[in-house]
Amino acid sequence: MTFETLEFCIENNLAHITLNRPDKLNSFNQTMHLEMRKALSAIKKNKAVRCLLISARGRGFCAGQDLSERQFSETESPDLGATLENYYNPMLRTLRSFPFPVVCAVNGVAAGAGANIALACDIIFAARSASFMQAFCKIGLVPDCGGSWTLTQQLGRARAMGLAMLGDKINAEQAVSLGLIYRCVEDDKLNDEALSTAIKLANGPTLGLGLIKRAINAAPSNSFDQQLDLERDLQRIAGRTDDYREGVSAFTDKRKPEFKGQ
Ligand code: T3D
Repeated sequence: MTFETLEFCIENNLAHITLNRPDKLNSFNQTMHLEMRKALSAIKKNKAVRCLLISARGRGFCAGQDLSERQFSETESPDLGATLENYYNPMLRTLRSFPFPVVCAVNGVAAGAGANIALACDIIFAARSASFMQAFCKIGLVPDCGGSWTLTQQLGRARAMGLAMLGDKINAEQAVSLGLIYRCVEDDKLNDEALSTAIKLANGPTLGLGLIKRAINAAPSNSFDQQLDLERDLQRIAGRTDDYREGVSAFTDKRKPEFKGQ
């Protein structure tokens, strides 16, 4: 599959999407929306995929919506709700519901939708020089792509309000200490670190990892009791996978497990 605004490949159970409009800081124009939809749909259909890695070319990760595509007339404004409904929301729902890990490598500034797409991934690495910015308030908009949810869940109301209303940039180290991302790595190590983690996950116990994702994603809306019940149900499923058998047998034999994702 060849695209204009993305690089896309699936190799050895790992799908890799690279945002590729570096001159515009990988902001989402209409072509990129359509190509992202196609790439995610190809991943959904390919049952061999066991991990997705999202990275970006150039000095930025993604500056959100391409603002040059937003035209106004005297009497009419664009329907931004329609863009969310048709493009961003399906993208975010797909990333959250993939039954395998989604790894993200944030190489530079991640602003607006670009920040919140990154923050919706499961394992987020950022280069030391990367930054995150809820740029929406600077142009009179509201955090989208799940940002108002993610920030509130992960930071609490006070810090969510501050970042959303002031649009301050936070750097990668701050993002780690706030609990927004997993790890900050040196700029020249980012791609290797993210890729080796994605390869490790693509060779991991995929069904179990998918169940971990379900449990952790469900936790914020569950009571402790409901979460105990969910863990019981998910563990029942995990306990019936071949990978669990392999994990226990490798432990007993004192060897490295060979997970098949089954
Ligand atoms: O519209 C809808 O459908 C609703 C959905 C909305 C989702 C959203 O994401 S809304 C938020 C949109 N994004 C922004 O408001 C961020 C705009 N960009 C910036 O504030 C700054 O570019 C950054 C802080 C991200 C980076 O600043 P800096 O100084 O490092 O770079 P720069 O010089 O501003 O940008 C470099 C180039 O990228 C420049 O192009 P040029 O002049 O060299 O030809 C700039 O215009 C372009 N660029 C950056 N962001 C965007 C963009 N072009 C179009 N759209 C952008 N969002």
